[in-house]
Amino acid sequence: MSSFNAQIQFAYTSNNHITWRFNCLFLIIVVVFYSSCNSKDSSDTYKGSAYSDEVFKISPQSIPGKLQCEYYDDGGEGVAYHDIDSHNNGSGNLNKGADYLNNFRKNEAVDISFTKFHDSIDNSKYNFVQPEESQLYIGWTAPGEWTKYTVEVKKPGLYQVGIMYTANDHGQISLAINDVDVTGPQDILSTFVKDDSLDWRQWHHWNYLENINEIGLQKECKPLLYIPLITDR
Ligand SMILES: [Ca+2]
Ligand SMILES: [Ca+2]
Repeated sequence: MSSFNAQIQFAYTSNNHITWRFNCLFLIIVVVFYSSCNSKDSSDTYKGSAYSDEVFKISPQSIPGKLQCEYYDDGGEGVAYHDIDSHNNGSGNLNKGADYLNNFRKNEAVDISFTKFHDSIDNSKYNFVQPEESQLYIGWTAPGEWTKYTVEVKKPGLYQVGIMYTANDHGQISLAINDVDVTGPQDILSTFVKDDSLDWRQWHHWNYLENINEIGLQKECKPLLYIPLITDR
């Protein structure tokens, strides 16, 4: 069985809505069909590396499988991620407890929170899909921000990408491989619910889109393939 590593990149857009808030919990990446490697060419200039810590040890994340958004690569600003401000709005700020969840990557600029089931924050009746409790996610996204992920691709092939997210308005993301957009803008449907009178909870209505698009991972077989997963711009 062949396998190789890849970097996937997320970036975000407001789709011209400055207040678009998109929270990324995870992607489900499933194979549509496997194929054989048809190239051994791959440039490796990427300086980031797969994230791991004392709790998260299954690194790198693998495809097919679930890609957790908060486990973006180590490497820092401009390498593994770009964020519009230098602080973490979630970990260590909104979330002030002493445990792992409240302090997760708190010294990095990517803004991270976790699903909370008290006071009907992330388990309200307005969810489209119920998330699990205490799941870390990336929030406070802004146009131009991105995160990269080194993943292990178990086999080259065509993969379907699903996403667990919230979005208080319609927006778009796109997928790219080796910094080349391969899908164009893909709609992320709003999870706004007018019956919910709490403004802040409009970005806590979780939804799952089963297939935002497909990505082919068959062209590069050498380790450290670079695969951005980005938004429109
Ligand atoms: Ca930030
Ligand atoms: Ca941010």
